[in-house]
Amino acid sequence: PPVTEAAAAPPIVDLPACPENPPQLVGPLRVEFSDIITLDDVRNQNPNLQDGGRFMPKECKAVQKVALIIPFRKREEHLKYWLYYLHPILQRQQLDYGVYVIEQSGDATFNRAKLLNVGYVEALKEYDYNCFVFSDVDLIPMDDRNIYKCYKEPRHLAVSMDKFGFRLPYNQFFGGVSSLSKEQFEKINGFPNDYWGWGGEDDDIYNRITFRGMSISRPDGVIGKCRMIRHDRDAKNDANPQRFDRIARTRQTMNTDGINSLTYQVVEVHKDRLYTKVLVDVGSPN
Ligand code: UDH
Ligand code: NGS
Repeated sequence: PPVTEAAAAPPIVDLPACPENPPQLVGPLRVEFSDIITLDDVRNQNPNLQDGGRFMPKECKAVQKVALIIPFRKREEHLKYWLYYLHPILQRQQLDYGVYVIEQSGDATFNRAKLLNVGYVEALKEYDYNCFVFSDVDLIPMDDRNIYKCYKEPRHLAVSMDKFGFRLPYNQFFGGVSSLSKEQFEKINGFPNDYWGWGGEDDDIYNRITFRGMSISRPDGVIGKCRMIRHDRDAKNDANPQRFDRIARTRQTMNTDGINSLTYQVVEVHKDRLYTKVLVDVGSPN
């Protein structure tokens, strides 16, 4: 008899769902920034990655599809350590994930939150992600039980940073590393596009979340420990003098400033084995 289409198709293997507690987790991790490593070392140590910094567990069906979004400009050294530490952790966490480095082109004032919005849109063009983890390039978790996925409420993941003596600097702090599901992100109209320079954009995001009736979830202070790579203030990222006025007006501005008003130009998309880099023109403050 003729071979039917169904018979010719590859067998459908129904993998079991990945467990709530991934079995390969080890708990507390040693994190130091003195090791001499190269990107080729990182590539060799992570043979199971697909181009663009993509991974999917082989043994089970991941519960979430996670896009990791990193705002970036001129931090190659930090990116190397981030990839070195995070790829093995994310694989042990059995996530179906992709790493997106969103690089601001040109020399205008840096705009972290707008870059994160761009990452959200660009990642969704590639894959049906349902969870977004937004991470500064200089923050490394010290415990792999801090799972980089989404939760019932928007999650703050960098709760216990070395530079703050492993404590929260203030209760509403939502900086460093956070995660929102696609639904949570849409509910707050994404992030503000109008915070140029350092500070306040994370507080605006916190406001958006609470104004939409959600709350912040966090891991405990032990699992949430992380290290920041020490650095000087970057050029073109001075403290934004408008930040206090802006965070006082989130309730009004969040409806019109966000994912519904985002404009930008992609300059270039580059695929490395360890990440997808999107070079983007986000404009400049007016
Ligand atoms: N970022 C870049 N390039 C820049 C600026 C920022 O990649 O030029 C990204 C990077 O992912 C960084 C994040 O944006 O982790 C947040 O910016 P930041 O690291 O400047 O913010 P942070 O609060 O430091 O970590 C503020 C300046 C600290 C000066 C301390 C002097 N001892
Ligand atoms: C607050 C900033 C936040 C910032 C946090 C920690 O004061 O954006 O400090 O900053 N809010 C305002 O300025 C309104 S840190 O010590 O990490 O540089 O994330």
